[in-house]
Amino acid sequence: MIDNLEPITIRAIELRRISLPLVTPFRTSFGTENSRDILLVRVETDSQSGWGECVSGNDPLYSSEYVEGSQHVMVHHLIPRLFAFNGGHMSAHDVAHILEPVKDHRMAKAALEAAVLDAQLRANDVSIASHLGSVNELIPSGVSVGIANSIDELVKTVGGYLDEGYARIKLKIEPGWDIEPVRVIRQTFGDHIPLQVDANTAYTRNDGPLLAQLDPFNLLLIEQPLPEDDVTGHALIAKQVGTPICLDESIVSSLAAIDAIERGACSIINIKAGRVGGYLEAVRIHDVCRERGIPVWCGGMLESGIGRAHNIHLSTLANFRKPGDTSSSSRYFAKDIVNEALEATNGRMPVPKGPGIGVTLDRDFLEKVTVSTEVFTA
Ligand code: NPQ
Ligand code: MG
Repeated sequence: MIDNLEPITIRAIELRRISLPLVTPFRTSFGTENSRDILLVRVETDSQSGWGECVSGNDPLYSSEYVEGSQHVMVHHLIPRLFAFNGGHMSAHDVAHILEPVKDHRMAKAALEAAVLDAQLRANDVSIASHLGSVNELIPSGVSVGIANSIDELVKTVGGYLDEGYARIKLKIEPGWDIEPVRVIRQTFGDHIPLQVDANTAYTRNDGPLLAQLDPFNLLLIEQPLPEDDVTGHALIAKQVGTPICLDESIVSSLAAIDAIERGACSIINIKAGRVGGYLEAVRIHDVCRERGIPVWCGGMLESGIGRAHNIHLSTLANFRKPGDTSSSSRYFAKDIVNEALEATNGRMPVPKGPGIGVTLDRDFLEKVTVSTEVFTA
């Protein structure tokens, strides 16, 4: 992807915290979420506003980042660097480089880059999908299903999502909630439904034989069974298990992706722009995976319409060859902050048309769910 865009000048950056209740609690191996406390970024130029969404959670349970920390590092380290660069005059393609001296804090960096890219593409009247090199108009939409209170409840929930037409089902697993739920879902809904599992790091290197008990169920993949830093452990597990191993938490950069692939730790990769420090790094991972024959899919972090629209645009690239976690907004929220409906039909999600992310904010509802706002200027 070449940077053929007119740069923009950032006049102001707004950080807005919103609180959106989830329609149903979402339980993973690391915890239960009842609502999303989301940090939105608005980058203002003379003519446009661009929006980004920081995907860090309330607590540092999925990764070390959490929303208060993300906001702190933006305020004290990242935003000052953006304003100090060339009078705030830049391309989105400069952002990662400008922020590179600050280590990690990838979700914070990604949100800023996303907002700059949205502002710049709105100013250039180009959609993010077409700027990135989109090849698809509709993206297959999968759904992530939390750990349930009972097998009966899980069957009802999965049945509902299948009725809605989702292109694949992902079950969250943890020790004690793995073989049996998968067995019952296969028995109830048949061998043909696309099914996969996500452990969010809940297993150990000794669990190869246990995870191999999932082999008869013909799953698409097992996502992130071991801790983030145990790439070699994943390679050991991959040798003992027939189901493809997919990495999520471990893939924090394109370098980490190359390393994991070369070490045989995974044969599929989940891409989240937030986890890897930005869109453009996400595209780089997409590209290194394509060059190595590794399919990718787009993960989800329970985003509002801003982050969800960003994910949809990213998912239009050619090597996104598996359904992602970009479900309908209504799977998570009773009402979203964007005017355009981000809803899948027949398991396909339309790409919002128009410049940038192609969605507009429902200003009244946005104000209603806003918890705090702060604005920074050069
Ligand atoms: C995953 N997402 O793929 C993540 C995990 C996840 C849709 O399964 C707040 C912040 C809540 C981060 C819930 C899905 C979260 C979160 C789930 C991440 O591993
Ligand atoms: Mg995951």
